[in-house]
Amino acid sequence: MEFLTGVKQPDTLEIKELLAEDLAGGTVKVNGAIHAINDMGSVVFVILRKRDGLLQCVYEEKKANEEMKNLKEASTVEVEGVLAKDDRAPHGIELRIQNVTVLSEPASAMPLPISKWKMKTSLDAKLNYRSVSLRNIRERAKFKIQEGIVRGFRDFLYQQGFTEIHTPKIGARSAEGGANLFRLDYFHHPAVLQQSPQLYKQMMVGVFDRVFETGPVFRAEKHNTKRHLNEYTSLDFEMGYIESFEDIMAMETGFLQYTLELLKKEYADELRILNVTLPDASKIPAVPFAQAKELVAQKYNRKIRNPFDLEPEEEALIGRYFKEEYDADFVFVTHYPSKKRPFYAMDDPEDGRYTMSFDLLYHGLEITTGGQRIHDYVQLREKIAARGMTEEGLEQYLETFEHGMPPHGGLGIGLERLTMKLIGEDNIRETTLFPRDLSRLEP
Ligand code: AMO
Repeated sequence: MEFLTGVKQPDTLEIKELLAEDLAGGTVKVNGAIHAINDMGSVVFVILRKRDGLLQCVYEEKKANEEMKNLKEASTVEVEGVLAKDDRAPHGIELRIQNVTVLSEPASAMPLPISKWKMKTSLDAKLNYRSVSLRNIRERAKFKIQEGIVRGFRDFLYQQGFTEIHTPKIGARSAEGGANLFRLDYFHHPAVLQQSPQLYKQMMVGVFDRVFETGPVFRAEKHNTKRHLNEYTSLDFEMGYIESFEDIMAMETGFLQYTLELLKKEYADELRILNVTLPDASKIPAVPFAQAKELVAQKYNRKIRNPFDLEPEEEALIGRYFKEEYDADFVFVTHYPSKKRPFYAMDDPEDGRYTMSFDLLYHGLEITTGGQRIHDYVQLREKIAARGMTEEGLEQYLETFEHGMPPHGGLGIGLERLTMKLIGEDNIRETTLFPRDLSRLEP
């Protein structure tokens, strides 16, 4: 009988391993995709793309088994050769090829110049050939950074005693209100795709006290902008036994600090590839909504048209104001107007026109919404009634409160927006693997 006893140690090495031990002068085996072939006449450089970077291999006729003509860009290969130090090569090492085994060959020519440092290709072309364009080193690095953000979120919240949950994305009812719901037919019953895990994460506070989720959410927004997707990844958490919504902002500040450190330590290569300067989250200013509006109206000579809403341009100006006045990359805008917040938001006991909630702006773009929620059953039902909403579809949610809930609050962070701002892109599609927007349902 054959038994599987765990992960097999491969006989091929990754770049980190080639660097970690002093293997120079020895024979090693690696695998990878041929990213580029640069023919210099007497020698040919075969650049391998591996999961942790590029490896320069040197082909000299008569020293290697495979005829150069058999090697093509986009073939995947296994290469054996002598490892040598060379300061001019990426990572300071190169492999002098002795044996090449071709594992697979491409069936047609590469549609995009993926081996170029910057592809100089339109966003549309990059999205049309997504699985190919992402093989470009800079494109790939964006999503390693995105991985780092999610990893930071997870690691940090585990350390803070949160439980990771997974809630359904199809339901009878969603929480955020508005007209942006994808409706579907669920075995002849009307159903919706969830706009957020809001109702479920609150219900789970009654079970675990502190929960988080990273997952897809759906918004049937019909506008075509650089910061909206119809499906995006939401980083959500919800925590009980808070004293005020400031506890939520403090937790988010801690998450950002932790994640920026993680990126600095573990994603230095990608930060260098993308030429990213990380923002400062050591202290983040917090300003009430009404005051933020006043400040930018005064400084930039603007008229306040609607005191209960923030226009995108005002958001950008708030970002600019706090950069200029406090050198701040982030700013919390607090106490959003009640009529701009969903029913679950807790109103400010001192002024019911506002809520105990906040947005986090990063260089003038909203990347987070959060706040304290209503935890009292009677108060919650009163607010639902006052909004002219029906309790239909909210029965289970309300039951949670009927049986007791602690004071609590939480937030939702748009992953693609945060990634976009962090790496200095200006279109959210650049930091979405497979964007869903008004015109794009594929790939
Ligand atoms: P909200 O609807 O403000 O709040 O969403 C939270 C964050 O998600 C991001 N975001 C988007 N990203 C891309 N495309 C979109 N169409 C889009 N819409 C929103 C933004 C935003 O700040 N339940 C609350 C959160 C909470 O209070 O816990 C909610 O979903 O970065």
